[in-house]
Amino acid sequence: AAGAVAVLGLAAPATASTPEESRMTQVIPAPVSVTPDRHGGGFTITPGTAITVDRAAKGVGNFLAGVLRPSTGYRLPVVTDRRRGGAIDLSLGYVPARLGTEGYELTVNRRGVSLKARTTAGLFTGVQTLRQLLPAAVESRTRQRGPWTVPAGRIVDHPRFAYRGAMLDVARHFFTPAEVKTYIDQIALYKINHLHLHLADDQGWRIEIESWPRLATYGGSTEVGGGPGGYYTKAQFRDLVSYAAARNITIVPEIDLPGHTNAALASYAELNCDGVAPPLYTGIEVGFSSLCIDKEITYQFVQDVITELVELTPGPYLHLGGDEAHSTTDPDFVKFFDRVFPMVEATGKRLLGWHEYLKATPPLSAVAQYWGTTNTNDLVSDGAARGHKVLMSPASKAYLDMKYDENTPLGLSWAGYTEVDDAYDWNPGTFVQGVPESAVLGVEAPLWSETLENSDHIEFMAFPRLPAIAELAWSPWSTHDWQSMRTRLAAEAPRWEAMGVDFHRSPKIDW
Ligand code: TNX
Repeated sequence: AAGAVAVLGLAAPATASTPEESRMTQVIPAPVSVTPDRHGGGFTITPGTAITVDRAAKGVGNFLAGVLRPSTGYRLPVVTDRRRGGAIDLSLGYVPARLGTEGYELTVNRRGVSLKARTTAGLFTGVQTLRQLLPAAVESRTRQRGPWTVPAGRIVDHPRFAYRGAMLDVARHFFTPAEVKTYIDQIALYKINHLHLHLADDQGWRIEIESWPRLATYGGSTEVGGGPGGYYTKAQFRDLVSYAAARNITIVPEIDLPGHTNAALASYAELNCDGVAPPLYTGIEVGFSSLCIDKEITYQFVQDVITELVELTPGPYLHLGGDEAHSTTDPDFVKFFDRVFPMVEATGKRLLGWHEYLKATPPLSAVAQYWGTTNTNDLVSDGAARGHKVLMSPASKAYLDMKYDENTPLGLSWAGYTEVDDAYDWNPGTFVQGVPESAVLGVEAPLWSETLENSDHIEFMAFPRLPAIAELAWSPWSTHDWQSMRTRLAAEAPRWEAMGVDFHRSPKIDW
């Protein structure tokens, strides 16, 4: 913990610190500023503690109560009456403008906890910090022994990047709504605010489209390995969107075009140039499928899908893939997107796509998601020079589906092995030459699911790397320090155990 304190620019304590004091410096992602108050005494949550809130913050208050009640066994009423003493107070009071919409100020003394932010999003991120200031057992869903003491001091915090993302590939293997919600719960703790769902690929179409019903009922009927697959009904998808929104997470839906489309081509023969539907695909090759660029029905299909997807999506982004279109010629790729980009523009949604889609001419508001492994990429640096924002997901650093080492039972290795220190060891603001920090919208950690079948598999690949990527996306570069990070990750282990997260015990960390 002494290391963490030094990294945060504070004097290292002269004597060994108490567990409460060290928790103050163990937060992931590292906050902008942490000021422990070694003489102030912490706040202990008791059976009489209330959560007091501004009316607009009731939702965040209820979220916090939902975390604390099962483990403490306390009532923890969420009330707007501030006359009660001994409280955790969430207020939308005045805080400096530089904290932005997601920043917060957290002050803890003997009398209580005060969390202030400009928006409920800021209160939500502050609540995630507060969770980490409590003993790990607070995350348990059954009653545990206290005391539930929050260390005294003050944290002032705001994010480095606006977009902090995780991606889940629900196409190669289908994950149920319950499994997706479990992942949402886990990533929210690290202040991730976007979940990109890869909803369609060669192996499966996972979202109900009423005007093309066979996409889901047939195209979604299997998955890699030949299992039963599945898809989200519109009602289930809307429920996921609102579950995520209650956790400060925007769902970013992706339909990958014009390649990665075998599930659609198998569902509707008329989408194929030769009018013959290929069989469903359950392998893990990429690059063999393409929509038929010269058929008019292709554009009717894309228009219908976009219309229905936009209708399901309150968030600002629509992701149209564009990667690995090895069976589409470059002129066809450009021709295709020349017709499709205006369809998205007409909806008012902001386009996202894998960086190859810069081969075509998306509007300048379009974001390019960089998934390469190199530090130079002309498409991306030229795009940034023209004014495109870039979302950083370099495969050799941010791909959570890469094996940790040669013995990892799950995952792939085409971008190399990626241990947690590799995942942490890069700067999104300088990684690609010619893409300055000002051109970086944020960072996203994709999890492709060719080899992953259930929540245990997701957790094993995402933890501990996802928190490492989340820190790159949230924390100021001045806090970046592997020695501090490995101490803090080690301290998260009991929390993951309490949450039931099946994490990888990386040999890089002294657990
Ligand atoms: C490349 S990255 C892909 C995916 C695979 C992934 C496996 C990208 C945009 N395309 O189709 O699932 O590698 O790591």
